[in-house]
Amino acid sequence: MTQDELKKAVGQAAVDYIAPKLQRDSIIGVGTGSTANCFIDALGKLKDDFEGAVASSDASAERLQKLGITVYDLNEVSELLVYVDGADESNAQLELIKGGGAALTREKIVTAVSREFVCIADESKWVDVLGAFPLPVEVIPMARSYVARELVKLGGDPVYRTGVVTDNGNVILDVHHLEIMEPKKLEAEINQIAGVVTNGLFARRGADVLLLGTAEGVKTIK
Ligand code: ABF
Repeated sequence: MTQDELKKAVGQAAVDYIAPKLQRDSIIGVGTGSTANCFIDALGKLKDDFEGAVASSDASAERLQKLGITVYDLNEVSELLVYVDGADESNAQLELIKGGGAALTREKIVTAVSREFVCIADESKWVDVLGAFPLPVEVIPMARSYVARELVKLGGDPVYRTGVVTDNGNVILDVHHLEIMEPKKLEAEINQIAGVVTNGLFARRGADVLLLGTAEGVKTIK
């Protein structure tokens, strides 16, 4: 199976996973990226079975609306039944690196409001130790150099993602060469640096379920 076929398979698997939980008044969280797009495309068939969605990016909101799914502002909603999104890496504890698509802050907020976080990924994202994928950190523009120096002190090698401005008007530093042995600790440490908005470690609140697309089929990991 190609990587695209694996992404389609996990997108469909996520729809099958949430279908029995949906009620007519349910609002669900929907993520960003090529794997999340496969989920959105498969979700169209269920559009009359739930109330609507909150999206973690403008791009996903538009894709949902094209299918006739109502998109809500998160401030109109007190709880999301479930959040379905991709990741850049996952370890066996379902601690994740996210943010390759620069939507990490909204993704972390939508995660926080969701009862259950269902991560969908093809097997290329499965790792023993997080950090081969450069860790994205969203930063207030005026703090960029200061935050970069602090990230060097934590053992990383931050690179400014040129030409990218987040949906929130901030910039991204991608931190290379980290071997993240204690993801929860590093997540908290980076968040303490003045000027950091969010970092792409989803460890303190990781995924509750991972639907992993493999050559042998979709594995459900809890
Ligand atoms: C989002 O999309 C991100 O947090 C992650 O960076 C990215 C994964 O994209 P793809 O599914 O295209 O690999 O879920």
